[in-house]
Amino acid sequence: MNDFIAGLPKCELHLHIEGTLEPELKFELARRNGIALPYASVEEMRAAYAFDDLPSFLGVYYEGMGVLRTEPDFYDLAMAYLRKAASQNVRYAEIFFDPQAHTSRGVPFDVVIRGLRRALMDGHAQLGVRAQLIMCFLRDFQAEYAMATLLESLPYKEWIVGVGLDSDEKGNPPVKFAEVYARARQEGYLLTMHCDVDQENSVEHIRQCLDEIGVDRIDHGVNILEDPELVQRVIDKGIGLTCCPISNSIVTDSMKATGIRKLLDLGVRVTINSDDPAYFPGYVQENLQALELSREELLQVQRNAFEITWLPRHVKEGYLAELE
Ligand code: ES4
Ligand code: ZN
Repeated sequence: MNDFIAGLPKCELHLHIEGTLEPELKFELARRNGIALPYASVEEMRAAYAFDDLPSFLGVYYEGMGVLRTEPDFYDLAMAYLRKAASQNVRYAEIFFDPQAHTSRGVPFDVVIRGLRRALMDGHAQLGVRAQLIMCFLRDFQAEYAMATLLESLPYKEWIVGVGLDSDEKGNPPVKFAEVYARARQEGYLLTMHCDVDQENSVEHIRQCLDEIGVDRIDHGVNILEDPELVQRVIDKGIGLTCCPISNSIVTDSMKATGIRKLLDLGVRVTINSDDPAYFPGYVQENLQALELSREELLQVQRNAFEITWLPRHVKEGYLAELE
């Protein structure tokens, strides 16, 4: 079955580029930038990844990205991911980045996006992996800062396909960003948001995404199962969910495997993705293996994935044809 998965043309729709920063590259960037790390070795660093919920993970994640300072740092980060993606037969990726995690510590927006963009161009030309960027706002910061970031992104609009919302969900509901999302829509961005598994008010957050924000898809969103009426609405609208089993198994105490399979059986456009693979061990291949799905289910997951991509119809259809 692992070979079957390896052979499938794959798609990655829920991946935080800062969450692909492996310890080896972290050490290299720290050395390059003259930054002292509080770990003596890669092993010691990995041993410190002892989080068991979302806030404890986020602490390590934001601290880790402090080594990213220059345009080549962001280029190297994204190129390393695209090499890994190519090795797993990932044909297309939609990649989240967190500009505020960098601008808030003095790294200019254009440094971040230029490095990432250059890697995406080279990755396509050299590795054959196509990719687009999704800009995430940090939900634990003020909505005004998200709006300022949205405005700052406008000169680079052609390089960004959509916007997302991530970071600590507790006390930071979707409606906090209603105005920012309305403006993002006006500017032509597509819309997604995290509704992380088993967070406080998860179902209410999913409802807000659908009713008050009008999202095009939802990241995670597995708790939708608790409300059959909402499930029916995402089926009717064809809204996709980008699920991440290994990430779920770390920030909660289960893979949500039964929930993900149930949603798939019900006809929801469920997809399987890797979230932060340097921290939740496993890229898309390992996440697809983790659920022990049948061949037919695996094919359906990949069909769903290409179907809900934010690609022009004819490009999407080329990938879908490869799956048949
Ligand atoms: C994230 Cl797992 C998760 N949840 C929320 N925000 C995030 N940013 C990166 N990974
Ligand atoms: Zn995520």
